[in-house]
Amino acid sequence: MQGEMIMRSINDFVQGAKIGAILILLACSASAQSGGGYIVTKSVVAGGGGTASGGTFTTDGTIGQPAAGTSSTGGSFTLQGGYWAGGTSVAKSIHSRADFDGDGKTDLSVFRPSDGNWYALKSGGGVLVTSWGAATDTTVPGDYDHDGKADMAVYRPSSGQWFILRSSDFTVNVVGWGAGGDVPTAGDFDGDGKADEAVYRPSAGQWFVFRSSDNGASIINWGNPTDVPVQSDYDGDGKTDVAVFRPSTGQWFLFRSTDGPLVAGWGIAGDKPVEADYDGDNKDDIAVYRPSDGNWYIFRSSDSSASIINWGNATDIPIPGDYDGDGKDDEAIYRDGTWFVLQSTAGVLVASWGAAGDIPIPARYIP
Ligand SMILES: [Ca+2]
Ligand SMILES: [Ca+2]
Ligand SMILES: [Ca+2]
Ligand SMILES: [Ca+2]
Repeated sequence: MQGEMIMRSINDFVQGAKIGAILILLACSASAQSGGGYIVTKSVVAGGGGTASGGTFTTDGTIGQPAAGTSSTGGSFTLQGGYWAGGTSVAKSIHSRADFDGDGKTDLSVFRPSDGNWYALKSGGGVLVTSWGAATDTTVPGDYDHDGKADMAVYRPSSGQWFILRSSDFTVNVVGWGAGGDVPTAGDFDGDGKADEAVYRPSAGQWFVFRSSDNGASIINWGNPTDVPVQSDYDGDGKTDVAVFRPSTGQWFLFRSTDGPLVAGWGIAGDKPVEADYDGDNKDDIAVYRPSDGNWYIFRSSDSSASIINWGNATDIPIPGDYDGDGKDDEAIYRDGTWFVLQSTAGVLVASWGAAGDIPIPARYIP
């Protein structure tokens, strides 16, 4: 046995020497190599196309972008084509709230319980008026069909039904998902780009998510009866995270889909959660609006610093959203039909859209 082990280690050494020799050869020339038990590793900066052959087969490696990192294995050797590490592209996903025309900007939009109409002033031009829902329904806007546009949708507490009007083909989807006392908490929990029907059951502290990706159910214990659901994507992985805000203590309990649980103290009793991505790093930020002083207290995810912005008064409805489409959510409030938006790039916007008693749709993305 000992002899075999020594032989193996000698073979390993010989193999290592061969690899070294081959690498030197390759440094001089990219011509074809042949031989038995060794590995050919090639790295080139530009120009696709390299061939190495030997023994019983030939492999072609294209070192251009499309085939970078491929590896062909077989017989007595391996050819690896590669590009240097890094250069990972991170695409900024556009997921603006209440964006009915899909241009990446939040649209001024309201639901009027008295007539069951949705009224949207599309930022790209035009007006959308659609009858969808009853006075006692709860609006649950979201992109359920993944066409980049918000769909009009309502949850009917009496029956636990969701009525969704898909913007892509104007077909109707009716889903039974919820029971009496449940709070609808739509979001893209499975990260397939489609909003999922979901409810929080305060009595049990349970979340019920109907996943769009596989029509399966997720049941998650997270929260207590007095908590307020604040589902959002706090870790920026494209999946909505189960989360609750505890008004009595100002604590946030996040169950982040990638980064795991986080408990944070941010706010006091009486504050309203206004989680949104104010710093534009694709992660929603823990934030509260304090009616008593009209301040927005934002905990920026990008640098863990605090922003305090005075914007609103005690009776205003906070309606954060990305109204100028720069990728950062903007502080905004709705006051009896007037919108006051502190746009992060385009400056202050004051506009009339809706009436007292209307429900501003951007408000439906926060509790
Ligand atoms: Ca989904
Ligand atoms: Ca997430
Ligand atoms: Ca952020
Ligand atoms: Ca903005």
